Amino acid sequence: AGDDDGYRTAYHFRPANNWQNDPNGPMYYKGVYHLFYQYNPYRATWGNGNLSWGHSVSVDLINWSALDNALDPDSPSDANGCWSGSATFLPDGTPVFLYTGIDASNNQVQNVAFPKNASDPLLREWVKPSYNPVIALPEDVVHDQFRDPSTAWIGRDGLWRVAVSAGFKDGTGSTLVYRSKDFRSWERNAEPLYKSGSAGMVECPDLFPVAEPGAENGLDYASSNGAGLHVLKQSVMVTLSDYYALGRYDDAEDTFTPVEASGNDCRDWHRFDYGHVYASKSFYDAGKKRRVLWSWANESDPEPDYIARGWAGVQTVPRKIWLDSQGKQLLQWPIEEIESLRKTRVGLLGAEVNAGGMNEIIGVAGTQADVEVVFEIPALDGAENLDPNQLLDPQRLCGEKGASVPGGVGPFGLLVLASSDLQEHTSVFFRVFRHNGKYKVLMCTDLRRSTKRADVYKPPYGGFVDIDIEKERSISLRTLIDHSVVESYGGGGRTVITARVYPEHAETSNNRLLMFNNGTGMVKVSKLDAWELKAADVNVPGDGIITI
Ligand code: DQQ
Repeated sequence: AGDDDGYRTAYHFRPANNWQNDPNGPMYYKGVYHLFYQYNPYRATWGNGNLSWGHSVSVDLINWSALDNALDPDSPSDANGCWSGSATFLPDGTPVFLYTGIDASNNQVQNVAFPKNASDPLLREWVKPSYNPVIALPEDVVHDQFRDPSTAWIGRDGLWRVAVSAGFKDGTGSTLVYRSKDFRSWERNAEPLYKSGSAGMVECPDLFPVAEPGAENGLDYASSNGAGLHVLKQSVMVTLSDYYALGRYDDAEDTFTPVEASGNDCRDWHRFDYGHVYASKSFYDAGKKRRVLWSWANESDPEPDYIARGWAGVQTVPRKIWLDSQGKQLLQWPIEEIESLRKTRVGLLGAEVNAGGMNEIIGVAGTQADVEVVFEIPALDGAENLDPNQLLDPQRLCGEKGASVPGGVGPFGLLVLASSDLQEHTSVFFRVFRHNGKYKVLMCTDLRRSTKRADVYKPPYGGFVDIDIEKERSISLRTLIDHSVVESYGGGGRTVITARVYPEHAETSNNRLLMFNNGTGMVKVSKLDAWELKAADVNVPGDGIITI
């Protein structure tokens, strides 16, 4: 443990060893941040039958101390696993978990757990009442498709609500709402919150209100009163991706209506991330009055390889999320606390990256880095034309128009985790197209050259950026690099792409960082800041528990 296998992250959240998947029950309590997570304490694979809730605490969401597991599969209603769930604060401020248990008959049921000692800010021990489960498997739901209770909320009628994923025996997937007076006996609402139709089983629902367009503060359920816009997020099993819609939540009927017409199939919704993340979950951080999102980024090299490394799965850097000024989509940005890890800085103002050129960013080791660059586009006339059908699949377009395919305006961006001979590199870039007399900006993270290893999943990822480039004439890119993670925020957090990468040269820790431009016109770097990042203390074995 603690050994550097070249891919071990230095500041992304992960347990010291073994397997982690979904973030569970994130919360801020008595000055302490808590993250629980799906954890197999025995090995680096998912491990049906023995999932626990790992538990870590932090005062800054960056440095973490590992505590004992909060939940282990040791009661009749979770004998075969403690699966995902969420935390809710009761009116007296006590947190409670709702989580899925795989019971002794292998049915999925919903359980509650309470802190043994709510005056302990670290919430070390959790107690499961003997009256669990609080929600039994319904007759019409498939026995292993009933899970992932959301954070509960109180309606204006004073009743609690919780959203739970359910796959019906007739083959349709849905998100059900249960109501309760006392958090103990729950009754199902006839109308589901969401029907997933052809998207099939959806998991890990998250429903939360957002403040007015452009306001960066978050909202708790308690302050929303059912007014304003809400976000519903679904994790879709068939695509292993998360999607969200902005919409109206009716707190009397407990229904959700997406604002956009394409609301029926959640695969047409927005993506938090066009890369390799799943099962995201947000929480309201009452300390800094913001909403923070966690997401799981699984390994994407073969299982025997990560079993040999002894660990699997990271969480993305916590992101602040809020509604953009036009009220059209969420913006995401790494929480400001990440900046406390910044050390060596390199800056540039007014450099130019010429057509076909590459500029190296020298002075920052590119293995643990935070790079922010603003590209200014002097001329748009060279932009390539975009066919309407190319609009449908940005990921495919990134595949056809990779970093080495010359374009008009772009591709321009960064080469990260590049080997000394540049044979291995991950490219993160933009390309501007002309479409219907307007412009469309594509953002890509292309992994096809990220490693020479043949057995790794290394696709091109891509999404469009909702930016009026004709008006703004510049676009920003922020990329966080952490050994095997490349997390990129385009256009100030409008489009985000997270990738797991496995360069063969990783052991050398010598990672070059460059800017490139493969368009026909010059792009100007109006601003560049690159920082080397310190390692955070993330569940370092033997490290002390935080004191507060
Ligand atoms: N994984 C959990 C489930 C959830 C799925 C089990 C999503 O509760 O539905 O580890 O990754």
